[in-house]
Order: sequence, then structure tokens, then C-alpha cells
Amino acid sequence: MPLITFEGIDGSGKGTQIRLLRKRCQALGVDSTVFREPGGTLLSERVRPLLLDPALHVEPLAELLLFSAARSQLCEEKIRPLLAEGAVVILDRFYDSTVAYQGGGRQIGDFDWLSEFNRRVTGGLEPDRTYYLRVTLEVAARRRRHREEDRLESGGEAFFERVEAAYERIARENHDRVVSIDGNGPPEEVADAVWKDARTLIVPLEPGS
Ligand code: Z5A
Repeated sequence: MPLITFEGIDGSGKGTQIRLLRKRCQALGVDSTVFREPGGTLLSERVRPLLLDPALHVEPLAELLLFSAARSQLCEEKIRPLLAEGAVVILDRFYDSTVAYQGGGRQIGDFDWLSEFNRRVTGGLEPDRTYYLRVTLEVAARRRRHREEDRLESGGEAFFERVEAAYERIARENHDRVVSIDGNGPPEEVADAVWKDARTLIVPLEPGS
């Protein structure tokens, strides 16, 4: 069963689309397990507030290493065992976020270096499909308006523009894996576009199995 990841700038609607995809999988009798990054294990959930707390100063390299530590733990402790059991695993962010935010946003290392680094962190684990929810920066900012900013969201407009440009490059250079979806429309419309592709990856269970 597949490893599916969702990517996009904050407020692109990943969480919403993951909930809708899970529902559609359930309607086919297929259970799925969802993890958000950073998070998903005891250790990774403890790292999460260190990364998101706006009151903390975190050096760019320390930031890269903390996201990667959380990911390495999640891959080994949860994702690999679940995939070995045949589960569908859905991730709210994976290593593309590191390329987009730490590579693009923070400008740490080039794409090739980061890709090799990410391979070491994940032990070569790759998603079968990545849905990149493409929304305008204005739409994303409007959707985030009603909640408090985390540390990365306070990066400013230029930071988000670099993150967006990095996502566009990731999509361009990985078109076998990454499907770009227009995320600006209503949730069900976006979910239909995701499902059109995702249903080809989800194998329905035989009754009684
Ligand atoms: N980060 C990193 O730098 N490097 C890494 O390697 C990793 C992460 C893994 C994690 O934040 C931060 O870590 C993130 C990147 C960085 N920060 N930044 N900046 P997080 O986990 O707290 O949050 P997030 O991943 O950025 O997601 P989010 O902001 O919670 O947004 P979302 O999941 O994409 O969207 P949503 O929650 O589904 O929707 C947001 C709102 O919009 C909500 O009110 C919805 O009801 C509404 N919505 C959603 N879809 C629609 C549509 N289609 N129409 C209208 N309204 C909608």
C-alpha cells in the first residue's frame, strides 16, 4: 500500500484534504494512518514545540537538524513498520518541506546537497505520490489569519516567496511523483482532484478480508 504525502505552504489546505482523503479511503473499506511532521512519535512530538515556538531563536542549521531528527525517528519507528504491514500511510509534510523551507526559505545548502542529506535521514524512503497543493500566497495568508503565527510563519513575505519558488521547482523536477493540485477552490472540489489520482493507488479490500 502506498506512502502518500501532502505538501504546500502553510494554509494551503493539507490538513483539510488529508481528512477528506481518509474519508474516501474509508468508504472503500481501506484504513489509513496519518502523521504530521514534525511529530508522530514521542520524540518527534517533543521536538515539535522547539521548532515552532516563536519565542525561541533557532539557528538555521540547528533547525534543519531538528526537523531531520524528528523525521528519522518517525520513519524508523512508525512509517517503515506500517508500510511493511501493508498499511496506507499519509503524511502531512515530508522531506520536500525541508527542501522548500530550509533549502528555499532559509537558503541552507543547494538542492542536490539537501536531497542527498534527506536520503540519509529517511534511509531512502520515498513517497509513492506527493500532492502539492498550489495556492496563491494571498489565499494562504487569508486562511491563516485567524490563528497565531508559529516561528516559521513569522519569516515574512520574501521567505514565503522563496518557499513557493522551491516547491515549484520540486514539482517540476519530480513530475513522476509529485502531482500539483490547484488548492484555491472549495475543499470538495480540491478533494475531487486529489481523489482522481489517489484512487488509482488505493486497492480496495476484498469483503471479509
Ligand atoms: N517545516 C519546515 O520548515 N521544514 C520541515 O521539514 C517540515 C516543516 C516538516 C509546521 O507547521 C511548520 O514547519 C510549517 C513548515 C515547517 N510552518 N511554516 N511556516 P504546522 O504543522 O503547524 O502547520 P502547516 O503544516 O504549515 O499547516 P497549516 O498551516 O495548519 O495549514 P494546512 O494544513 O495546509 O491547512 P488547513 O489546516 O487544512 O487549512 C487552514 C484553514 O483554511 C482552515 O481554517 C481550513 O478550514 C481552511 N481551508 C482549507 N482548505 C480550504 C479551501 N479549499 N477553501 C477554503 N478554506 C479552506
